[in-house]
Parts: sequence; structure tokens; C-alpha cells
Amino acid sequence: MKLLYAPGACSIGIHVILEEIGAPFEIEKISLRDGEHFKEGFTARNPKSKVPTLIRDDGSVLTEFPAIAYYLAQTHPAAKLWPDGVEAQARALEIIDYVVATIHMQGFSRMFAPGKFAPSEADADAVKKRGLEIFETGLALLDKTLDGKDYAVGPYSIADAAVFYIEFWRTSGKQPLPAHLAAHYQRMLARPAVQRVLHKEGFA
Ligand SMILES: N[C@@H](CCC(=O)N[C@@H](CS)C(=O)NCC(=O)O)C(=O)O
Repeated sequence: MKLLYAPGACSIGIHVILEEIGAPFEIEKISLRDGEHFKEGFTARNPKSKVPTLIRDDGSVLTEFPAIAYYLAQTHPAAKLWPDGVEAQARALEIIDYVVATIHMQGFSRMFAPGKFAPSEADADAVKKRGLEIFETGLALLDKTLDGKDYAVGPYSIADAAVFYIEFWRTSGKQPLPAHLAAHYQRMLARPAVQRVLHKEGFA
């Protein structure tokens, strides 16, 4: 398997999952800043121009964080990253979808790339502000779901890798995390798989 990733992008969550499952994999760094994801070398593999992109051993390509995370967890059951029981499974999907579809795509994306949402340059600051509100509302809601739990649904799962990338972004921006997320982030940073990923992506 090969992960196409950009350092510190949401692909860092999939990178963590790959390290946790322990199966052999390669990584290929993509520079979003240089627009490599819009060039043919990338678009021929993923025309969506997004990381994470997973190239599987048969050459087929899988995209979208939730799908990749689910595929990796289900195909490597020994790693126990997909929780047991329909209730915990539904909760894991609920958290992953909220992180990806709301906090990331509606919140962080507005802050990071306001031009994609603003009708004109003059609207950029208002779009960024709205993005930050969505991002921070999302953090506060997620924080409540972590209350009384070590990990997002109880046992460690792929949902924690999704929560991790949002926490990573917030702390990289030198902004505080709410208390339960801060404790969860410390638990994540203590995991050897997370430490390996931070090292490999150039953050430790
Ligand atoms: N819905 C996608 C979102 C992926 C995404 O937006 N990735 C960002 C990096 S965090 C990206 O590749 N951005 C490049 C761009 O939009 O130009 C997923 O779940 O994987």
C-alpha cells in the first residue's frame, strides 16, 4: 500500500492508522503548496486532487478519509481499530463524519482557503471568521463526547485518528483545546504510532 500525503494535512490521520495496523506501507509526500495535487502525476491517480489518497496493493485507488479509515480497520482486524457492536460502530462513524464533513470541510476549509467560499476578495475575512466559528463550535461539541472517556468511543478506534488531526491543527495554530480534547491529544501523542508519524512528517 502507498499513502499519498501532505505533511500535517488531514492525511496525517490515515498515516496514524497505517502505523497502528503495522502492515507494510510506503508514503509519498505531495506538496499542496506547490500544487502538485493538480498536476498529472497526481490527478492520473486521484482526479479529486486531494490527500489522503491510498493506493492499494492491486493498484486500485481509495479516496475519502472515512472510506480509507474504514477499509484499513476492516482489513486488519487484529489491530482492533473498528469497535465491536453496532452502537460503538455507529458512534465511531458519527464522530468521523462530524470531524470530516463539518469541522474540516465547513470550518477549517473556510479558514484555510476562503477563496473557495467567498464570492469576492472583500468577503474573505468574513468567510474566515465564519470558518473559525464553525471550527470552534465543533471542538466544543466534540469535547463533550470525550467527557469521561479515554478515547472517542471508549476503546481506541479509527475515530481517534480523525479527532487527532483536528487537534493537531488547533495546537499547531498555537490555540488551546478544550479540556477533554487536550487530554485526548496527550493520550494520542503518547502512542508510539503517533510519534512515528510526527517524526516521519517532519514535526518531531
Ligand atoms: N473529503 C476529503 C477531504 C480531503 C481534503 O480536503 N484534503 C485536503 C488536505 S487536508 C486537500 O487535499 N486539499 C487540497 C485542495 O483542496 O486543494 C476526505 O475525506 O478525504
